[in-house]
Amino acid sequence: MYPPMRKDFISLTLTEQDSRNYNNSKNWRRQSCWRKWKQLSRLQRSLILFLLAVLVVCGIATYPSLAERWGGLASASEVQARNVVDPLDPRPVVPGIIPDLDSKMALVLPEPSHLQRKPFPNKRGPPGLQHRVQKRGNISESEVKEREGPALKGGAEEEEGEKPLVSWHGAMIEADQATEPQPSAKENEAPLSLDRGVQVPPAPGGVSERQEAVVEAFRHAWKGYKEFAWGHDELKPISKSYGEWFGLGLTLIDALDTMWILGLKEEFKEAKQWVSTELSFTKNVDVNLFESTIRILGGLLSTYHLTQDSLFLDKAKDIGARLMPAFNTPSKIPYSDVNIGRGSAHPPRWTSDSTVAEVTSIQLEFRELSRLTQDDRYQKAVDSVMKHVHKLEGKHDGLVPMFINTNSGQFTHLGVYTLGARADSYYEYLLKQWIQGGKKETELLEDYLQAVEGVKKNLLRKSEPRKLTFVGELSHNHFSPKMDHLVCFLPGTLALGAHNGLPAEHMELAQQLVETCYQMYAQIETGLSPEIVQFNLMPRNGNDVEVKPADRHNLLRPETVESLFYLYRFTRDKKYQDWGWEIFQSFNKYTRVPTGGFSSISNVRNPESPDPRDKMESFFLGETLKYFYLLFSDDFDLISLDKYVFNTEAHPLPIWPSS
Ligand code: DMJ
Repeated sequence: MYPPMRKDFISLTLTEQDSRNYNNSKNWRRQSCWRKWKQLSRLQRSLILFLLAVLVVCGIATYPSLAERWGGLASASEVQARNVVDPLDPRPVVPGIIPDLDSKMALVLPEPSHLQRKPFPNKRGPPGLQHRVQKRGNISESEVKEREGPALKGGAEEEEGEKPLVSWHGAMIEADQATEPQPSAKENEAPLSLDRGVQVPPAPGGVSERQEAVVEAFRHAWKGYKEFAWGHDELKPISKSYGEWFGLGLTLIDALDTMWILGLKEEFKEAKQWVSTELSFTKNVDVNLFESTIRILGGLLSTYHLTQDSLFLDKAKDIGARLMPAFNTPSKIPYSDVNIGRGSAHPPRWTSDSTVAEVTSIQLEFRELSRLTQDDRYQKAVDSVMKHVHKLEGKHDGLVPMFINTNSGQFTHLGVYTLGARADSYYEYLLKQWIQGGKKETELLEDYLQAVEGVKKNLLRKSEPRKLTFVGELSHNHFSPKMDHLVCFLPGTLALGAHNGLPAEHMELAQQLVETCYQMYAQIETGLSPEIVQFNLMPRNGNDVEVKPADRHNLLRPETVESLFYLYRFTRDKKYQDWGWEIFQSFNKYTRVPTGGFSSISNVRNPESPDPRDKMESFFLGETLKYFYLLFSDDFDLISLDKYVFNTEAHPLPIWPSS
């Protein structure tokens, strides 16, 4: 039986008679006013009209802001005419106006005329790249790691201290209550010298044609960013606008060391100028600890090392100190979110858990910050997380669950083990911290070696019919042949370990896995990998790789290119460069937006209509193009892997000199 229907509303129904009465009463009021006006003498009417005219004239003369407003309109149209996005003119933030559920932030509406100014040019390459913003139906699990908080974020580009900001979980935050005053931009400004620090190419034998193609692609991406998103977090290349996540110029910071490595001095100089004069962390905004550590702190530290310019170290110190409140938890396992202006931190609204990969993949950056500043509180905070996780129960043959509670310090949601989203970079940072610290921290090595054994025992299988070795997932003892593209960091990490003296069989496994990752591109119609694949285990089926409809997107991710780079460096087998070149061409063909920038796409299986999503992630410049450039280089000293260790956002940090 159905429960009786609740009536939570009042029904308002007008009968024909009611409606006639209602209309009649309006007419009656209008008629009675007119009658009264007619009853006045001519003199009385003239007097009233005269007084009204005087009032209108006085009102206009004494209302200066009206004139200003007209002036403002004029300058806005001048701005349009000059084809410039005014960064000081915050546009209305209208969450959900454009149906882009993938966005990490509320969408910032472009000036309508900005869109009209340049009509979309004729399509180039695959059809569909200039199409409307794709509506998203499903968000895959891999993306949830990166998106579940940010998906609710509001724009953060309001002027500091004046307007309330919207946290990336959607909470309104009061006016700025910054904890530390920033030195003025002028005080911070360093001379724009570009001739210090690590000098990059010309390499022996010069720069290859493929490297030049990468430089060209970078310039194309930068052109879009510069024209439509300068100083903002991410370019939206189709709508020729931008999106904000933290409101800290994420793409610009992520791209700094890439520009240095690619030898793009002019672009670097402009970006440095922005860092010097515009970048301020005195901002009342919630940021994700992990994302801001790997992209901002990592990017600034790496750029400091390459350039030896203290501007970047000063900025790194500033953001590093502002992120520290995240560690003020009962267990010392950090919260996911920090307000860098207020110095407060909190977990996501719906849980007190943090993601295991996030709390264990901030160590390279904070340890390096301690070394540079001689202030050990950063290293102590992140080392204690690793020590805690080292001892923790709940691992399965060295494999970690995906969540950890910030109150109890215990793993939660036990029983699911993956090398993909939420766990991936835990394994990467075990090895890389061990390398960074001069291979002395044996607990890190033990955990890494045990985890590799755990992968081999529990997660490795071969697909049919081509017998591709892949890494699946374990869910409560049930094996799933699902592999995130994110897992493709693993061949590179395994190869790096083998290069540093770990078992040679790690290198063999790396070679098998990187071939699988390449096939995740090669077997797909556009030559681009989907976000997640399902491997076929049945001998009768024809394809190794299958894709669920919800997983057909490509976000311009770097992991396969990253692994190809490591494998090429260590084996010098040219096939890795050739595979990378195929992938690079597919990116150019299906994700390049003619007016500038590259866009993630929704359907890698449809070359006729790949459906651009109107977003260029900052890691495309920070990681993907950087790894392409390094892969195509035959200068093995260019960011030598015996001197540098790359953080998980591709920012090279020095391996510490042995003491
Ligand atoms: C990057 O931000 C980092 O590589 C992170 O570890 C995983 N996700 C993206 C790239 O795919």
